[in-house]
Order: sequence, then structure tokens, then C-alpha cells
Amino acid sequence: MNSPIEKPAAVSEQILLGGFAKHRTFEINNSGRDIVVGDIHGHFRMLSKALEAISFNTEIDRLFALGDLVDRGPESIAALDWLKKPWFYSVLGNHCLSHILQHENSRPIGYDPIQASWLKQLQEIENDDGWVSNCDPMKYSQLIGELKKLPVAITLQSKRGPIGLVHAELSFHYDSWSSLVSAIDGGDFKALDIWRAIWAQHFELRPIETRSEAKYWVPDVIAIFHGHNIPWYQKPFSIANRHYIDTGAFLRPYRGEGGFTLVDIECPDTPLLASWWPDHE
Ligand SMILES: [Mn+2]
Repeated sequence: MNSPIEKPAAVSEQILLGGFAKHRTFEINNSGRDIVVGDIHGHFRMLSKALEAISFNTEIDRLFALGDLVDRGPESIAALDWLKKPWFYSVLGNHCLSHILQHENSRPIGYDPIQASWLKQLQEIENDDGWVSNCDPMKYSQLIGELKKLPVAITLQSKRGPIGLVHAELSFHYDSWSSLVSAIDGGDFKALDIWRAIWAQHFELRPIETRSEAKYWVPDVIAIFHGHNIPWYQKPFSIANRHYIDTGAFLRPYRGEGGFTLVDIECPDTPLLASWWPDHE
């Protein structure tokens, strides 16, 4: 009997099978700084200015983005050049995954109605602002190839211990960073976990007196940095050792508030820049 010919799985099927669950570890940077930044959303020119403002040194420093590199801002396709820079890295965000899905034009598979509905939503969401049709198709498909490689979680080693990076939320299934990493590495991180990591919001990002900080402490990391969910007033927000630093850079041109937050991982509580935008563009 002939052995079955293996066909490459459709992207939506790969999501359901946990195919986008990747984890990457980075050893400590002994020569320079490791900087984390919230969602870039096509504002790479302004990001360059923010890096100038902190005297970022491309020879020794590394920049880690929290996903959502594209859409909303004017330079989405520049993500391709940035992802080729040896000092720039990112986790996977929902906008990245949405473009991957749309590019493959694969239809969600209805194994589970909940999973199927968010996959469908992710595929159909109108988020390209027309930039896709205005860019070189070859470059766009190269960008998709780069986006497919992005890990859903990154562990960075710092001088005081490990730091976790994830676009949206640490799923409530996981009470530690290492349990999340083991699930990914062990192939046990499924579609709904990916959804939580790239799209979920667990609580309001503002101080609430009755809320117990201890509940949110993740015991085996120094800090976790989250993007995706913008805290109230577009200011960086921390609870326990978790830091929400997507301060809405894409909002600045429309609303006059928001900007980039950049944090040195060695000082997670005190951003180098908070909700920053250049005075003169
Ligand atoms: Mn997002």
C-alpha cells in the first residue's frame, strides 16, 4: 500500500494544531542593553527617532518588539527590512497572524466553533489600510515569510533572571512562565492558547484599589512585558511584575496622545521613554 502523501497543512489548520506556537530564548547580552518596545504599527521612522533619543547602539544593543509591527501607521512594509536587522526581534502579534492568514487565504476549519469563529475574525479583520495593495507583491510575500517565523513567546535572560515577552496575555491556564514555555516546547500549546497570547485582555489596565497585586505575580520571571492592550491614558501600566507597555504610538497622529514606551530590561519599572513622541517630526 502506498504511504499517504503529506500535504502542507493550511495556515488555519496549523494554528489549530499549535503550529504557530514557537518559543525562543536569548542569552544575556553582556556587551550592551536589551530594550523592549510596544506595538510599532508601521511607525518605523518614529521608532528610529525614539532609538536616537535613548542613544541606541546597533553594535551592542538589541531591540525586542512586542508584536503588531504592521498596519495603521505609514511604513508597514519597512517591517521586512527591520526583521532582517541583526539587532531587532519580535514576538508574534494578532496583526501579523492576520496578514499571514489573509495571504494564504485559507478558510478556518470548524473543529470547534469557538476556535473557528476567532480564526475567521482574525482572517477577515480589515486592517491593512490599503498598504498591501500599494506595496511590491514580492516584498509583501517576503514579509509574510518573516512574520511566519515569529515566536509567540520570547524568554530573555537578564542580569537578575529571566524576562518574558508576549504580545497580549499570559493565559490563565499558566501560573508560571515556565509552564507556558513547557507547553509550547512540548507541543501542548493549542489554538486557544495562541489566541490568548496574541489577542486576549484579562483585566482593565488601570489601578484598582480592591485588586490584589499578588494574584498577578508570575513567580519564575523577573518581569513579563505585554503589548497589544493599551493601558488607560496611554501610559505604561504595571501590576505586580507584569508591564503593559503598548502606549498607542499609532494613536498619536490622530489624537495627540500616546507614543512609544521603551524599557531597558534591567530596569523594568522605570521606562527609558514613556508614551514618547518626537517634538519635531
Ligand atoms: Mn495586537
